[in-house]
Amino acid sequence: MDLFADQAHEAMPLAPGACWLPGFALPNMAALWSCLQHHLSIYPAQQMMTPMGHLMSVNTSSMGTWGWVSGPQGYGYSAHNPATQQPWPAIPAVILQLAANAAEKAGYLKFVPDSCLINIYTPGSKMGLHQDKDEQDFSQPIVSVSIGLPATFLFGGAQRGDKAVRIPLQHGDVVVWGGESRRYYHGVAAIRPNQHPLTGNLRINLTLRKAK
Ligand code: MD3
Ligand code: FE
Repeated sequence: MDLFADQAHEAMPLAPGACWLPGFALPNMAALWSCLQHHLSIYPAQQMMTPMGHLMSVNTSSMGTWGWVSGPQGYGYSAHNPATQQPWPAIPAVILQLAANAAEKAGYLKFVPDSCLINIYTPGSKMGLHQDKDEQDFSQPIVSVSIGLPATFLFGGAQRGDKAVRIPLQHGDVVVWGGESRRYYHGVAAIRPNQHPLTGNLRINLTLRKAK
């Protein structure tokens, strides 16, 4: 019997500057989920259009000074929700603290994100290989928190053609992406239909970034 199966274990280096913290957010999951349900009732997830005119299979909402948006003008950050022209709400303290603690554990001190992208996946939703390059300062890490259904995360290298490794991300896992890995290609394989006790048929990923 594995007495530690449901607990956080050690930090796992994935690439230069990237650190997987399995189960790191498990103690915060109930608080996170109640924050998110409240947030999504007021700022419903939207299906953004890529600049190429395709609907994304992942739905999104945002918190923080800068929300990530996509449309015919391109990808980028906006202080306003395109659906309502209203500013996004502040990132709740529980999320800011979790992000700072995870970043610190990975060696990045005083991480203060100004953007929290909420990606909502239903079975079949996926995200193709891409780089995150809409942010100003690439010396700042990105912290991601996985909630609900598991996902196979595809993690490549600095070139699109570099071989991607598959990382099984579970509910409560946190990954900190900094240093060289900050520019690496990454994506998410199609979510498999399943049920999670907290989120039902959803996978939610929080992506915390310093955008500006
Ligand atoms: C690796 N989201 O929104 S977050 C995205 O699970 C995005 O929803 C994924 O990629 C998701 O752009 C993954 C993890 C992530 C974020 C930024 C990275 C991984 C990264 C930057 C460099 C390398
Ligand atoms: Fe990304």
